[in-house]
Amino acid sequence: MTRTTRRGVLKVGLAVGAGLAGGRVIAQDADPAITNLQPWMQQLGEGVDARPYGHPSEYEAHVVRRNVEWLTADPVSSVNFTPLHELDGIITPNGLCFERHHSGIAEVDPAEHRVMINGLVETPLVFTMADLMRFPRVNRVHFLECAANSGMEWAGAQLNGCQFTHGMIHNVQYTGVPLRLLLEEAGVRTDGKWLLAEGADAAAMTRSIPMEKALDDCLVAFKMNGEALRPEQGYPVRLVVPGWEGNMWVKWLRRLEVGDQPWEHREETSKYTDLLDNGKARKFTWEMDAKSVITNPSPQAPITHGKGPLVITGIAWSGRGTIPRVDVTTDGGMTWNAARMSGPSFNKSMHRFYYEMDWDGSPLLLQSRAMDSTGYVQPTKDMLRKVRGENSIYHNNGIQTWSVNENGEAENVEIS
Ligand SMILES: Nc1nc2c(c(=O)[nH]1)N[C@H]1C(S)=C(S)[C@@H](COP(=O)(O)O)O[C@H]1N2
Ligand SMILES: [Mo]
Repeated sequence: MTRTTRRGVLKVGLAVGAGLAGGRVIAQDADPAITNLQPWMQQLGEGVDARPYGHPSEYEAHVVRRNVEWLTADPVSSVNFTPLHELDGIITPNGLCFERHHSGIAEVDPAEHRVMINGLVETPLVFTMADLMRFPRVNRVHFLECAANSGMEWAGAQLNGCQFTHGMIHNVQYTGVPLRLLLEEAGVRTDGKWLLAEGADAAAMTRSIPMEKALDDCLVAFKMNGEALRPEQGYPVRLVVPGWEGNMWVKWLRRLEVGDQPWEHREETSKYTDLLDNGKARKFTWEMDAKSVITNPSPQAPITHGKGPLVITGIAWSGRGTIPRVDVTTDGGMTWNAARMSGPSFNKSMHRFYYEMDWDGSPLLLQSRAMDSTGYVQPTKDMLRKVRGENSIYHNNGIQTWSVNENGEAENVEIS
């Protein structure tokens, strides 16, 4: 074989111009990366027990959660962000799931942990972790998005990178017991219409959840992506509230109280509500609206290869179902193109899209627009502000724009 090209692959349905795609002709002046005897070829590597719990390559050390220091006064009540621009597919690796704590990470000893059900039930119950393991369990992939994700972008373009504008999201396969089974075991009384979930952290975070949702698809989860929950994500047990704002997914879950009305606690009154222009606030806006973002290229992930074949990719999700379609524009919304969805399409889960093009080196205005399985289409930021005003922080699902210049550098801008 005299040349290595990707043409064969590209012919299979990707509309990219003729010529060499990503491969290179093998040159007369040999590439030292081919001809040099590399250090890793000259010695034996570490043996099997050198890394009893594996870590990424040292060359991936930049792929980490990051925070924005000026956002919060103290890291114990703060947030960091998933490095979306470094990931592909739909699953967020456990060590990269963004963290949001109100009182830091609770380091819970599972042997000393209990989950209690009390309130308007026939039989108040308490479960050890071992008790929970004796209920039938299920596996489901769901995104968790903090309602404050993209909150800094309401008034205009602010943070330079999709990690910071959209990184308060992760998408994980959970193993857990349907909450319905535990509530049935306790026997919810007919006046039991609401559920209060409480965490075992120092914040004792609490949220009211309507009983219909609790009995529908919530999980009491103890595994993420196959292994125990990480302490950051609520070890040993957290509530999974599919499609609903992240704040309700109580971590270090210790108590579930059944009541006849919502508790109106801090996180559902002064926080996680949307102040409108007329001075009234929207509350109980639990479902996360359909949203998407292009993760590559983006400000932290510029185009470094020059003109020619360019892979644009990103993620989309909806709290109301699946994402059958994402459109991508490269000219700021004058023309839209259907992106190619790839990977599993689960209910209330992240979806992955690609749009391959032949980049001529001219500036781009990149946007993506998600449509969910209910037919709802992601709005522009202008459309959102028209309805919700300028005061909002939470629930910003507006279309994001990246401006890419001739050098391939990308910047957070707003054009609509
Ligand atoms: N007990 C407890 N649960 C909690 C929180 C908390 O501070 N304490 N933060 C909530 C918020 S605001 C969000 S967005 C999610 C974040 O989950 P993560 O840390 O796994 O990303 O957890 C929620 N559950
Ligand atoms: Mo949150």
